[in-house]
Amino acid sequence: MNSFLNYNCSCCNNNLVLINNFGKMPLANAFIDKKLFHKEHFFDLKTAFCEKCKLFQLVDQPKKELMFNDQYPFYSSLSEGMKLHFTNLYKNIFKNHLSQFDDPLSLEIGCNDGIFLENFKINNLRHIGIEPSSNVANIAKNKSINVLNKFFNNELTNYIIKNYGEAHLIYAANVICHIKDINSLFSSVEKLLHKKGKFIFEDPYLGDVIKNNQFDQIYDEHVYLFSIISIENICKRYNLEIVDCEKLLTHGGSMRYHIARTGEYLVSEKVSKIKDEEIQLGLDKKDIYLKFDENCKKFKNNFVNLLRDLSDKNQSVVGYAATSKSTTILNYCNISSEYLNCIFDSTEDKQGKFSPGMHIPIRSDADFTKIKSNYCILFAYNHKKEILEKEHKYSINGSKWIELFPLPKIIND
Ligand code: DWN
Ligand code: SAH
Repeated sequence: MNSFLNYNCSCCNNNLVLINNFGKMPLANAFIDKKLFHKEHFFDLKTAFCEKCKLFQLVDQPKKELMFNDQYPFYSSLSEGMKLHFTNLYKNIFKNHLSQFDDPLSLEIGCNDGIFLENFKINNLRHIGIEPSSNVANIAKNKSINVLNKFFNNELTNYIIKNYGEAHLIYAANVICHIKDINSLFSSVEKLLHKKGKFIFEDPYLGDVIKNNQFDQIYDEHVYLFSIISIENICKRYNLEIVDCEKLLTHGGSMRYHIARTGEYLVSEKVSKIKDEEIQLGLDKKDIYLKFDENCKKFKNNFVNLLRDLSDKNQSVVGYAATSKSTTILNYCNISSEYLNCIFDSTEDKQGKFSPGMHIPIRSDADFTKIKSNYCILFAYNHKKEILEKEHKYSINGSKWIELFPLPKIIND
């Protein structure tokens, strides 16, 4: 049942239209010890669409301190592919933007373990990383990166302006979509940005999520999935504009937004081109989201049938990469260890624990090929190339990978 909600848009306060109800959900990254099962935190994972500002959002997000603290188990630098992504981006931003300034200041919101900022450190460029999760912030600090172990907010903005001055670059990857108070965020950015500064950020792209049915991008941390249309609406309020945008392949399909003060830079034709594509797709109207909800239900049905069928045939199934995204899939589809033996993952903090909610054991990726299994679900489809190259031996003996989207399917069957 889709209907208007008694909830208002976090951006423009308009009444929201309910889209998905994924049911009770644990925190996506709350990998848990057996002795703590009884204390597990759950919330209602629902999404909604704002017909006024066109923002796709969670109806409710758990408190930020519950998600980002001293035990945040996502370490950006565990992916070689992403390290390369950020080094290339650094070179590009330096050449095309920062090199025009004397002694530019760059600020990264949500720098995690320093995967992007280490390029600034190596090249002796002034930089500040803002990172509330102290375990990952400490890794960045140990690389001699300048990190403030705080949430980005208005108070911190005043502190930065006072102590460092305005920023020529404000950058964020996979972070802006995590911050509920989007108005406060944009107002802080507007305050901090140098007259000719750029605010560049990238996040999973709503257009890709809808087209490929990647509903697993919806979890506690991702309070928004953005489009050019919704970002443009927010920018207008702060006298900012999107001057360029780039579609990216990272995280299963992302968009990078280049934002500046209105009138300071030429606007690339790409912006209106992609906005037109969004209107063609229907991202500005609720109907496509209601269709998306039907597709999520179809996914659930197909996934459960596939796993039931494999279990009936006594085939063993494991998973690869205990991603945040996998928490939504497993809990929504109610997949327990009856159907999925374990998930292999390279993060030491997750190994030996159990997946949030469904309590699938997490094992070290070093054991992956030591333990015989017939099928493996590739949860980190965004790292497909890196993982399939690393684990090329898996299919040699006839074991098969299962891909998830748009609908679950066995590869090479
Ligand atoms: O937005 C976010 C993105 C940037 O990262 C955060 N909210 C949380 C996180 O999302 P995720 O967990 O879905 O990210 P990934 O990068 O799809 O998955 C990372 C997981 O995959 C880690 O647990 C490590 C694991 N992994 C692995 O086991 N072997 C990853 C690679 C590349 C590998 O080779
Ligand atoms: N930028 C990295 C990490 C993304 S994960 C990458 O793309 O790989 C999201 C990160 O944002 C986490 O490290 C989390 O601690 C941080 N974060 C969450 N809310 C934040 C906020 N309000 N201010 C700054 N960082 C935040």
